Amino acid sequence: APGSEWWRSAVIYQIYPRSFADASGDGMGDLPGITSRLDELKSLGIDAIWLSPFMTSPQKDAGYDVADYRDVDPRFGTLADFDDMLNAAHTRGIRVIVDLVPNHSSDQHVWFQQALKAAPGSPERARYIFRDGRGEHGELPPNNWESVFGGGQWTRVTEADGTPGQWYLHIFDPSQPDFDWTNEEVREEFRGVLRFWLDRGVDGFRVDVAHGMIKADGLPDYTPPSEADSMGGGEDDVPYWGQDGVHDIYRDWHKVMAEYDGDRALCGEAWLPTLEKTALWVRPDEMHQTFNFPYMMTEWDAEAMRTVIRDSLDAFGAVGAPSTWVLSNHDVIRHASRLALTVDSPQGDGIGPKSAGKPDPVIGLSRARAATTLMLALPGSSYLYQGEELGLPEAMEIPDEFRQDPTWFRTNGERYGRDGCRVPIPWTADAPAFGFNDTGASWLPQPAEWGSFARDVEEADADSTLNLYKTLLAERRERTLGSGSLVWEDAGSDAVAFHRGDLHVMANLGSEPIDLGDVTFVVRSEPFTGSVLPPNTAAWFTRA
Ligand code: TEU
Repeated sequence: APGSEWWRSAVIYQIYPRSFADASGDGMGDLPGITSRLDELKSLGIDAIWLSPFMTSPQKDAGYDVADYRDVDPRFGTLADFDDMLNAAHTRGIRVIVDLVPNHSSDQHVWFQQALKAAPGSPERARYIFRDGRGEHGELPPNNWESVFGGGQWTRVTEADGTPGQWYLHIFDPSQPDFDWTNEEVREEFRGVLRFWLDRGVDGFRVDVAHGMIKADGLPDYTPPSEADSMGGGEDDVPYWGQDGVHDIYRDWHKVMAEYDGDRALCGEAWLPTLEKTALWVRPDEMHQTFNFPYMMTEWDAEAMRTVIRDSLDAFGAVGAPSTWVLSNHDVIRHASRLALTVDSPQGDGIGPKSAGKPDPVIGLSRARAATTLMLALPGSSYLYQGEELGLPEAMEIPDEFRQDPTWFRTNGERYGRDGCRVPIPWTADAPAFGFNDTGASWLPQPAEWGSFARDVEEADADSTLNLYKTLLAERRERTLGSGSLVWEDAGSDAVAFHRGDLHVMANLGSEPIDLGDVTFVVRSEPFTGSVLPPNTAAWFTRA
């Protein structure tokens, strides 16, 4: 039976477990920490939480390297802690989505350890992608594919690892070997993993690297056009992204989800060159949602913003799926900083070259608040990333010795890396580690100025970013803005303007104020006065 299809209009809050709340006090967040903060999330007004990986992992890529898909990493707690958290969330009416990482496992996964020792051509090796090398002695990698994290996609098995000679494929770090998803044993294993978590009661999965699971037959060489970025942003026909075979897997998983109560959802993480291609992921018998990365990567430009919103509604609408919206996540520069980077194409592949310079924090925060005010008025489902409700900027000055992101190391620090959006969030201004725990330990240092972004400070300030989010979410719920459609308005080239019934929404992405005439404000992204919308602001209002 079909369920409520809650995911069509849901606001889903991404929790990055290691940086959310730390009950044990060891400097890394954990599941009991999340449980202890669910009341704050309830009062924020979100519908669901998505947890980045907390499964057993050596943490070479912050948990996106899973060694056991059916257990909790001891750093984050136990399965019993997970069940407690899930029940506590459900009691409050908050749904729970977990991150599933099916493209690759950790090199510490028992299957990969067996594969290293096993012989070429064995069933153990067939679960991953092992190949003989090129060159007279197989000393050259099987093809020229480049890893998203820098370097090649192939690592050769040494004597010390197991049976030496062959190479194995890893789109990401060498510690993240890719599964062979043409192998039925792999498929059956993951059906079991889905059921394991569905049986515990999760409401859905965010599917990591959903676009990478199938590689082109024969693993042909590929040379990217020089201008393109490493995620396939501008590229078509990359032999390891968006291959047709992925759709079989999603259809298969759709059936597994449907064995449950009809209300469990799959959200694919798919970086694809066009919205049309992205929308194919969410045909009625495939995933329920996919992230709208073209929207996330849109710069602060009214024309570009209008276009991406229009194209998103068209592309997703054409397949009967809700559009999704997202401004930040754990892989990109926080939008309170990103939207104020001024060089050409500052986002690059979402991490940002250091040559992008330093963003202006005042402009960045204003634009972030305006961008969120616009986003939460759009029909469809929105994703929030922990800390954005506080207006947190990217932490730009992390000392090298604290860095953990493999992209930082594999690019020799040429990119900011992704640690700056992963710093533990501030809860209490006058407390050790700003209330992240009560010991003061923190796996990444928190910038001193983050005290002013602490939740308790913002709770007490009517004009804070936190109170803006609460107002937006409450009004959105009240007015059921998550479903339905919008009507565009022409308010000049610098404005993004539309209405939803009698509610008007406008953002000013230009440099001159826009006169609104006689209006009654419902929400303003900044406490401006009068009926003029300043640059870098947005508002919801009605007209007499
Ligand atoms: O990311 C997949 C991905 O292709 C990018 O977002 C990538 O992280 C970025 O290009 C790095 O340069 C997912 C996860 O969100 C990310 O955190 C993981 O590192 C990655 O998969 C590997 O599991």
